[in-house]
Amino acid sequence: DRLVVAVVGATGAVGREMLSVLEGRDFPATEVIALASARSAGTTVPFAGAELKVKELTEDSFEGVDIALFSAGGSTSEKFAPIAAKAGCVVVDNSSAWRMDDRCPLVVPEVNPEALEKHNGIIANPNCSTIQMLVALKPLHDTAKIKRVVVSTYQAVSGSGQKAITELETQTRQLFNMQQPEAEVYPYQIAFNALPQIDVFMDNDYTKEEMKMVNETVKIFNDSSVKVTATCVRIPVFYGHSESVNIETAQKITPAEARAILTQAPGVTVLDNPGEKIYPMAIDAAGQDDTFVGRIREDESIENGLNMWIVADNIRKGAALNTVQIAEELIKRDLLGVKDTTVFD
Ligand code: A2P
Ligand code: 11C
Repeated sequence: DRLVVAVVGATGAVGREMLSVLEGRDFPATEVIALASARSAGTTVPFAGAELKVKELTEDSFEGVDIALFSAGGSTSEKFAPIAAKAGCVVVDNSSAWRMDDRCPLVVPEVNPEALEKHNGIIANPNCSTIQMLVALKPLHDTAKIKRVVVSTYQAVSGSGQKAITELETQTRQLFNMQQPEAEVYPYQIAFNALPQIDVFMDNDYTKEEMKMVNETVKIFNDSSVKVTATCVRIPVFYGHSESVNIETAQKITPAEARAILTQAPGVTVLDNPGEKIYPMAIDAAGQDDTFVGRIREDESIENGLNMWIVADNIRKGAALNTVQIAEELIKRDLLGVKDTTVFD
């Protein structure tokens, strides 16, 4: 059977990883099309041992395309995802443009795959920090009902794209050469620093990244009783977001029970042995598919509480892999095609 897949933003940090994940998982595509801006049309990106020629994204790009994986920024998704859906192409969008839109399911395949059943042609991939947190928290929520989450993140620069990866490299080199570091992507120096700002500030003095964690959790869990409060911090790590997560649950759950539940959970690897200094670290999660959980211990300041440390590769599970897993779930559930192409008119 014919199955044509387009990657929109194929030259970017996430787009390249999407191609690598499609290849690595033997995704059943009969053709893969690489799309990006006019700037990179005609260049190539590696795929399946060869080079794919990059084409310019235009309004005609989606004719005959079955699935489009988007990671080219919010404004590109806002404009082109409805055009793709109109052409009958199912979009899985990694930007924040459609996440909170009621017409669009927001999906983590290990958590709420059933939300795909009612899709209208545009499916949203959650924010990276939200995905890894919920992969780990879902099985605990199912068992003990989470009432409140307090999370602080330690996020890698790759979350801001290729330019930010280069900025951390360049600043590190500049500092070792006694030069003044130049900041362009971030408001301040990121090398040897920690920035308590990810994305822009909102009216309530939280950042947009922090509010994504709050709002996306409620939508994905389909449970407005879960309260989340977040502090998001950028640190000078290239790949892998780390999170300190505190949960308060309705029912008691011991650290040993949590470890046992998470050991069985899909997409989770428990790395938790303090005596052997075993816990998840960003450098080990980088390049891996699973979400790693460790430092599971009782919050002794409340009746029913746990603390844990959750780490995942933000470009893989946080973006490219989760997007491809959604596409795989669509195929498995026979949900390709767009039933009503007027939903986004
Ligand atoms: P290009 O390389 O042509 O600029 P990153 O998140 O790593 O910065 O990558 C962003 C991706 O989104 C790149 O592939 C980039 O392509 C693509 N992109 C950005 N703006 C547009 C646009 N207006 N149309 C199509 N692709 C875009
Ligand atoms: C970061 N979480 O690490 C961001 C990147 O909403 O898709 C992804 C932004 C988004 O900077």
